[in-house]
Amino acid sequence: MNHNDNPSASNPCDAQPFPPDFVWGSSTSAQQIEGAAAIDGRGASIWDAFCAEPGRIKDASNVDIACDHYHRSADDVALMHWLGLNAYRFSISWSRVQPQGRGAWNEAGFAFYDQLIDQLLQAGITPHATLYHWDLPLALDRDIGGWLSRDIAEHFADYAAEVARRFGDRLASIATLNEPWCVATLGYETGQFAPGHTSRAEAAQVSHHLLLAHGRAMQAMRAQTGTGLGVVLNHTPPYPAEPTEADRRAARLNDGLTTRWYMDPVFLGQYPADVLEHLGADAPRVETGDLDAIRQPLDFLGINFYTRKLVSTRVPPLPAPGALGFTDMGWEIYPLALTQHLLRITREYTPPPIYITENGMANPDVLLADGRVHDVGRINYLRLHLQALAQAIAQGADVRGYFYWSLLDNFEWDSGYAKRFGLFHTDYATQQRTAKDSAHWYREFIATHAKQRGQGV
Ligand code: IFM
Repeated sequence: MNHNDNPSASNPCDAQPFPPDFVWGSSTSAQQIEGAAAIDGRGASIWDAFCAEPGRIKDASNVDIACDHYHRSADDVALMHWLGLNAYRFSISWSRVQPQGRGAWNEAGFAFYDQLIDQLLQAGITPHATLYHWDLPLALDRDIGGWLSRDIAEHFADYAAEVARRFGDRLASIATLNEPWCVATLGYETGQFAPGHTSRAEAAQVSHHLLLAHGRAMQAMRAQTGTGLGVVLNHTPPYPAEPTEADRRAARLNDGLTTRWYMDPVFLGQYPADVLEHLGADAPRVETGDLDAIRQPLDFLGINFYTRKLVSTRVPPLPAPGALGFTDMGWEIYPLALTQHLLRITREYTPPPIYITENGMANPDVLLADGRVHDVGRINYLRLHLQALAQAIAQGADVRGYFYWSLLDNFEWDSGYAKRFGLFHTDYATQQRTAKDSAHWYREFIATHAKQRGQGV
């Protein structure tokens, strides 16, 4: 299809290339939707504190209420059911179930997730949980230095084991971490995310502790539950802006810092040599046995894909061409990178089954007087990325599922509520959810796939 075509409301052929048992889902995270920040014994997280620091969040908002999902989970599961999702990916707030990040469990917090899992299962939607989607218990940050402390790996493993013990038999999957690159680099090097530090050496050490925590958690959970364990990494494949040696080298280093820094230890048991050399004295302290602990067998790999990175060594750098446009985050729409990247990962790492655990776009959506949100741009984005995904599968990538980010408009971290990624529009004053045109499109797409599956296509 011509990438510039305007999407029509439906195209039944689109669903055909996907395997019959393909997982169709949508993703959220606790801190971005739950609200109920100080209810039923939840402990504070670093994002609660970060929001209270003037200037950190662009619209000066906070996460006290967010989408109030904590009180509306039954209604939100009904939205998922209406969409026809067969899977939902959510995250567990560590400080809701263990307010101090170590020590006593909070039964009321566990009760919320217990109920959510039951609601999902009753609606025929398989639950996929993530243990860490950036909301570190504030007590751990204040008392031991958060991810800067090596001890955190053991605390995280205890938390992981407890979740697996309680819920492992009802969860389709448990991911240890979501996007550790963001946690380390945006949280400790650029200061854009909580806890807002600005040290490259700290970020490198934190990335190692995150990976170690992943490995220890995998080991601890294996003792509780046999399958469905993995990790979710964000990949933004870099492309040299021009065919020069300088741009190629810069792109390769960018790939090392973002993709290989996490993939290599997890799958190959080593850090990439070029990145270690680049970091020099800022490289992390790694103890004997750490890399063995990190390299655990995985049941799945979650990849979050949104865009590519155009790497230019010119000053000022060449801008991305954006032939297919840019999202409201300013991210270039470049679905070809999804196909190419999945094939490259398949070639270089022989990974376990892959799930696209996040993919989606922020769009300047407007709820019109007729109650509709005509988000044509998002339909186009979805269609192009599903086509790119189908091409990767056809060429040999073992991708088993796709989760649109996000189910609802929600708290977009340092952008506050200004950026809307949802299939459902959220009116934050009333908490009214409205299905956008893209929700109708995705619903029809999933239904078409189910129909074809029924016919044995
Ligand atoms: O909202 C985030 C999500 O929490 C992690 N992945 C990227 C999304 C969009 O920025």
